[in-house]
Amino acid sequence: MGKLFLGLDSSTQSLSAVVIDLDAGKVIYENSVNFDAALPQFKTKNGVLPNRDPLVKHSSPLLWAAALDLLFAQMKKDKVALGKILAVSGCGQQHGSVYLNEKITEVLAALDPKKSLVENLGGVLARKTSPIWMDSSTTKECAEIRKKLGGIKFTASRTGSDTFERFTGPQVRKFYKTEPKAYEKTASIALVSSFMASLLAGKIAPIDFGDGAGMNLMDIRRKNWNHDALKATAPSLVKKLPLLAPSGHVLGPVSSYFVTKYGLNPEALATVWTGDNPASVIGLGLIKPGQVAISLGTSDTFFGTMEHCHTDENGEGHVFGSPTGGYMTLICFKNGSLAREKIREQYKIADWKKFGELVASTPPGNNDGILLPWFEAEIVPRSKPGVRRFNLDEKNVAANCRAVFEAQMLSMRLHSQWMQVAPEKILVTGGAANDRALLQVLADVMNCRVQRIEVSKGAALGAALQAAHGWLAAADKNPKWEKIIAGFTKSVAGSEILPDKKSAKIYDKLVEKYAACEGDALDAI
Ligand code: XUL
Repeated sequence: MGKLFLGLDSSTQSLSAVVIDLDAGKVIYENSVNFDAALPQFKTKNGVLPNRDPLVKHSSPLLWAAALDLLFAQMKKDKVALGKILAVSGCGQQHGSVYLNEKITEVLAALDPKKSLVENLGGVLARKTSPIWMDSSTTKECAEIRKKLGGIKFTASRTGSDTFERFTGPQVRKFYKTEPKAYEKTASIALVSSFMASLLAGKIAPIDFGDGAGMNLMDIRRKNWNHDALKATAPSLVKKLPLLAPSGHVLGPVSSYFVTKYGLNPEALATVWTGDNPASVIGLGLIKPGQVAISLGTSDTFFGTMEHCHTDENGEGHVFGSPTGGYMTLICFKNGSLAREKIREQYKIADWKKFGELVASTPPGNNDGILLPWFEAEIVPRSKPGVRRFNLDEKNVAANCRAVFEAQMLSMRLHSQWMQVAPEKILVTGGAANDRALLQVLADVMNCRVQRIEVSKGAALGAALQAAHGWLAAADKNPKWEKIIAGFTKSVAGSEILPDKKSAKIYDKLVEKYAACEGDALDAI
């Protein structure tokens, strides 16, 4: 057995674990705890607590802690060699925040293995629930902070992004405005990633440069807290935020809670976590500047790596710190598989295979039929919920299947232009990447080769690789990312798809029409 590392991914709907054997270049174990199914007492649906306001999306930090206990218990039961793991790292859904009172430091330092994590954390929450990335209830706070920071362009160039409803700063401001007493009692604000890292380390963990950039609070170039942003957000914020640090940075040995209860090695290292997207960048093997990937998941994300920080003047895309040291870009489209599933449900299409067949049965460009599939308030372009059809018959099932995916890809093409990258190839991952008809649409719209990359649990794998990097760096072994990721991230053989020149020309025209439809729809809101 070679050197073992554990990566965890605390995502919206589940907590996942991946254990790697670094020397063998292999994943040796993976498992997931689905929040709704395994922990029904928290009453979440798809990981989100019910709320009367459709714009408010919160979850429970205690649910995430309970899932951590459950996942470790399962690993123990499955006889994972927990005593041999050298370091643990992780990643979390981005932007979500946890509000803790002054008892947290003491409680973390003395986590009692005779109790559950939930019992240990009983008295430490200054706010019972955590706003998560799906929340879009802070439009007012976004405008207030943006104004104080000098508008979209300046906000983006200082913090890496314009203010966004889901970003932590606007969420903190809303909390301060609506619950000032609870805000005052908050001694420490964590992200999902740093909260989970704190449990593992038994002390308050720093926030890394990847997840920190998703807050509208970090100076994207200097990688420290931006005092103007802090001031524009809420009072005394600097006292409530932890340090910033590179992801994978070693925090010390893991908390004895996990040693006594689950058999982790007392010398195993706990490291700084990151966001799920930065971790996926490593999990997909994007370590060189200019590499681009698209993840077709709950939300669709378009991301790539870049050496120097270059922010989006229009404020639609984000720049985060990359776990490999430079920067990464990200654009997040909320209506990803969410919208594809709604169309599938509406037209009662049996499965994704059938959905792909229907797409393939229609012509590229869909005879100019366009669908704007904003079932939920969209992030890019920023819009209220609303589904609109242009030159598209709602009764035409096949045309509507093509229309939803074409619109998503056209939107990606349109809104990623600021990145100024001309990749040789786009790597694609996520559920919808299994369908060749959809990948052909993607290749044609982007006029670029695409290749499927199959990494199950890419974010958790990235986290495990990050743990390996952190451990090797702490042992002065001068780790190289190329060597660490070798063997773990392979494109699927035979999955490369070339763009069809004729279709690509059709999309060169259609993207203009799509942009005009978007403009009309946004004007009408
Ligand atoms: C990124 C974003 C989502 C979440 C999903 O900005 O909001 O991709 O990270 O977990």
